[in-house]
Amino acid sequence: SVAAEEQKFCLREVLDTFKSCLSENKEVYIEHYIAGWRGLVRFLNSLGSVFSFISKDAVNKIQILVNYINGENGSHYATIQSMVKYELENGLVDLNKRGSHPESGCRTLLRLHRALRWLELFLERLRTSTEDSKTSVMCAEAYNESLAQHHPWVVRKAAGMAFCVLPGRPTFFEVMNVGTPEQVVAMLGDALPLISEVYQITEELYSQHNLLQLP
Ligand code: 1PX
Repeated sequence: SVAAEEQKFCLREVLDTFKSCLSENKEVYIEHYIAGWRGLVRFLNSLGSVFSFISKDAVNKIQILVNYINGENGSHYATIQSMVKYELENGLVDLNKRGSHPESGCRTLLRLHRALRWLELFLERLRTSTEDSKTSVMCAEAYNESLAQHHPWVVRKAAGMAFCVLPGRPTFFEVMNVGTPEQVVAMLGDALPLISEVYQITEELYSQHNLLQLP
C-alpha cells in the first residue's frame, strides 16, 4: 500500500532533505536541516539500541532548536544566518564559558554542524569503499578526523566501542534501502556535494563570527 511504502525507510530521501536546506541566496533553513537530522537519527536507531546514547544526544539537540522555532521569537530561527544575527545582537550566546545561556541555538547547532562534517567524511568513505571495506574502520576514521577532536576521552571511548558493532558493508547498504551497491554509490555521489555545501556555508558563517569554539 501507499502508506506502507511511505513508512519504508530510504536514505535517499533523508539526504535529499539537505538539498532543501539552501535558500536562493544560500542561507540554511533550520527546519530542513533538523528534518535531515531526524531522518539520520531514524536510520541510526534502525541499526540497534547500542547507538541510542548517540541518537539521544542528537534528538536532544534537535528538540532544543525546535523549541526555539516554535517559541515566541521563532521568526528569527528561520535560517542559521538569522539565528546567529539575532542571538548575537541580543546577547543570547555564552561566548567563552558556560553561563546564563548554556543552550543557545548557536552552540546547539554547532554540535550538529560538527557531526555533519563526520557524516560528510563517512559517506565519502562509503562511496569510495570496496566490498571488503569495514564500516567500523571507515566510521572511526571519519570520527577521528572530525567530532573526536571536540569530545572528551569517555565519549571517544564509548563511540569507539559502538563503531565496533556496526553491521558490515553489505547489511549497511541494505538498511539504507537505496538499491544495488552501484545505486548507493551513485546516490552518495549526488548527495555529498549538497551536504558539503551546507557544511561549508555554516562553517564560514561561524568562522566569520568567531563561533567555532562555543562552549
Ligand atoms: C549512511 C550513514 C548514515 C548514518 C547516520 C548516522 C546519524 C548519526 C547521528 C549522530 C549525531 C551525533 C550528534 C553528536 C553531537 C555531539 O557532539 N554531542 C556531544 C557534545 O555535546 P555537548 O552538549 O555536551 O557539548 C555529546 O557529548 C555527545 C555524546 C554522544 C556521543 C556522540 C558520538 C558521536 C558519534 C557520531 C557517529 C555516529 C555513528 C553512527 C554510525 C552509523
